[in-house]
Amino acid sequence: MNSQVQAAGLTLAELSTKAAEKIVEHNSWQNILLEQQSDGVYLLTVNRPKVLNALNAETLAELDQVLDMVARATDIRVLLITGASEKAFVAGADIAHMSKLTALEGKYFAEQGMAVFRKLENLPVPAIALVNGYALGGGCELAMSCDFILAAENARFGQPEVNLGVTPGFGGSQRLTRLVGRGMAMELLTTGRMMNAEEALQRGLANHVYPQGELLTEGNKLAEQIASKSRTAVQLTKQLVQRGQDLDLDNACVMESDVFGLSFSTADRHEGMSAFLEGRKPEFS
Ligand code: DAK
Repeated sequence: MNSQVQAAGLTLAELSTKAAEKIVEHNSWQNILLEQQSDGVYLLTVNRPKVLNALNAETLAELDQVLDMVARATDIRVLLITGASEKAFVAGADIAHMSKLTALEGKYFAEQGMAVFRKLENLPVPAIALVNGYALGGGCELAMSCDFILAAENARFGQPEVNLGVTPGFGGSQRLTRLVGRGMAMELLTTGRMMNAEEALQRGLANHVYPQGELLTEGNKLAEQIASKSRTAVQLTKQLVQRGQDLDLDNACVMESDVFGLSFSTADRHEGMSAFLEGRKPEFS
């Protein structure tokens, strides 16, 4: 049995269906909260408000465990991710923790963060970042590893690693470049300047900006819309977008045809098309 599953006192069988409730009940994490918002919608909160939710090795390890469990829980359809406090999403990797690392330990720390963020990117269900304040360094990298970002008006995005004499270590140089383009990424990465929510919206980093008090409500509304669709179709769509973006267009289109064909074998395809033809709402399995 996977040791991460054991850590929460669950067996794999228990994690197959109705698993989310069990994960929430069993959760014993120090720095991560997982709460149900509505049917299929769960909220993960990075919870170290005293240090603006900075990511140390322990928090990354807990995040890794939670993501493993979310990936297996068939009753989770959308994951919202935010930070505790009104001031910060995540203000970066924990500088106090990093200041004590040797070069080799630094490499391991970067590999740990890199693996966790890749796991988030490859999570079967959509993950939406609700950025409620500072999203700096590892925090910006965490947000960019989600499928998309919703920002509060007080959100501040940046990769200030140059101020600390290091480079981004959790994929920031690569993801920022893919999201905002090479020139703007270079400007942000080499000056360390912060972008406000409006600029992040203009540059395509955030999908929407909301007043801070409305961010969670709006995030939930969007998540509920996604959760009401065919889970299989949503998951396959995520795979197409995630995998296709690194392929050339010809191969990406071949992949899309294959997955489109695969989606025709599902019960949800029959239900979705029948419901349309019968003029009723679909009831997806
Ligand atoms: N780490 C640890 N503590 C942090 C922190 C962080 N990233 N950010 C804030 N804090 C702590 C502060 O030290 C302070 O603690 P106390 O003094 O109260 O004990 C508390 O949170 C409140 O922060 P401030 O008092 O500073 O609050 P302000 O409103 O005045 O300022 C701020 C907010 C976000 C502008 C400021 O806190 C700030 O500049 N924070 C640091 C932001 C930052 O530089 N983030 C990027 C971190 S670098 C790699 C692996 C990973 C990475 C790189 C390389 N390899 C291994 C190669 C990733 C790097 C990063 O993420």
